[in-house]
Amino acid sequence: MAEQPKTALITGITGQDGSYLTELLLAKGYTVHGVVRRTSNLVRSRIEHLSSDPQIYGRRLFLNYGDLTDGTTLRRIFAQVQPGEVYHLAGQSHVGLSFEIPESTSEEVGMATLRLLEICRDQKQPVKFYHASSSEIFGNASESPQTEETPFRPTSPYGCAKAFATQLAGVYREAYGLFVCNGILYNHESPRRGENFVTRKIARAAARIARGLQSEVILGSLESRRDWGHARDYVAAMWLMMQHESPDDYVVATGVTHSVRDFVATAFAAVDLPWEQYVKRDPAFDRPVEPVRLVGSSAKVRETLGWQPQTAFADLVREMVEAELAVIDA
Ligand code: NDP
Ligand code: GDR
Repeated sequence: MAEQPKTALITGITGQDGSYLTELLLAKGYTVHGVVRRTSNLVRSRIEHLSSDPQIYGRRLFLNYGDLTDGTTLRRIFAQVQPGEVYHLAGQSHVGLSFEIPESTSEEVGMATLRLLEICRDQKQPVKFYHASSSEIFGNASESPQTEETPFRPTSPYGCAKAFATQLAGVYREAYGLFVCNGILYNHESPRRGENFVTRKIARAAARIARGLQSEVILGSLESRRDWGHARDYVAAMWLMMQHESPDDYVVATGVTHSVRDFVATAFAAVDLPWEQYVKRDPAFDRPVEPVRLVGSSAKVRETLGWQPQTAFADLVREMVEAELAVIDA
């Protein structure tokens, strides 16, 4: 007998990771449901190529209105969709902004995860749950590189909320025997990255300056270091976690750090421009506290699930700059 197609529910389907994960799951034959919130703008640019395709939308891809803060609607979506796998990716994802809007960030990142775990607990059919945890839980990390055993020492409201949600996910796995995974993902980027994250801001500026559309770019700390990978590679790790025989937590990282300055230099080199002439620094973009030494050890996900990153740093930067140039030149 043919295997039943799997049904996945994705919160945050319109985001960077949601869009790549949707492509991956559709390619694997899944029926995919996404939760989308009501906004004044109907354009959902990252999934437009899928939601405007009549061969896909309404057949294997469905969008359901909902909001992380609206528990009754989320519960109804679960009842209608009956997902076998839930990928919880939604929430306010900007660390710097979480200092400006700590309460809504904590509500969306922390409490909403609790809300979804409670709904999972009440499902009659078995449901697997992926929680999008973050390297920000380690914050002022006590060791480097960080592993699944490294203590949580977050340095931002966002990091605190992710730490809360990560620990809750572990409690629900232990207490109720639910299939719950925490993907502790380090920074992952792509041409679909939000425009106010540093990598996209730099890639966009390099392309626009090269085409004479912008004269400079103003950044915060150039010395900050991050462990940057490609989003397409990282959504594959999410899926692998959910296929393993038992649920667990995994650090997903490249194990290599670069500074914001390295990113700038590589992006401007891709358009043959001397970055020093165009990059200005403004402490207004600095955060009250920055995490330190964030670099992940992905030994467990490599050994247990066979995952490894496919995209080198220089290739990621080049892809992002070329995508910006392509948009301008189209
Ligand atoms: P994005 O910011 O690109 O996407 C966030 C998504 O959440 C969007 O679809 C957004 O919808 C949705 N969303 C936000 N608030 C609500 C709400 N109240 N109700 C319903 N939906 C909401 O994030 P990424 O794709 O980059 O990241 C995915 C997840 O992984 C996030 O939880 C992030 O914190 C986490 N993470 C990301 C990392 C990274 O490097 N990218 C690393 C580690 C963790 P809308 O389109 O309407 O705004
Ligand atoms: P991060 O990503 O905080 O690591 O969170 P972001 O790209 O915002 O910052 C990375 C580093 O660059 C420095 N920086 C700037 N950052 C922004 N946004 N804008 C600037 O102009 C700028 N100049 C310098 C920052 O200070 C920081 O040190 C991302 C998000 O995707 C989170 O959701 C996720 O959990 C973590 O990665 C892992």
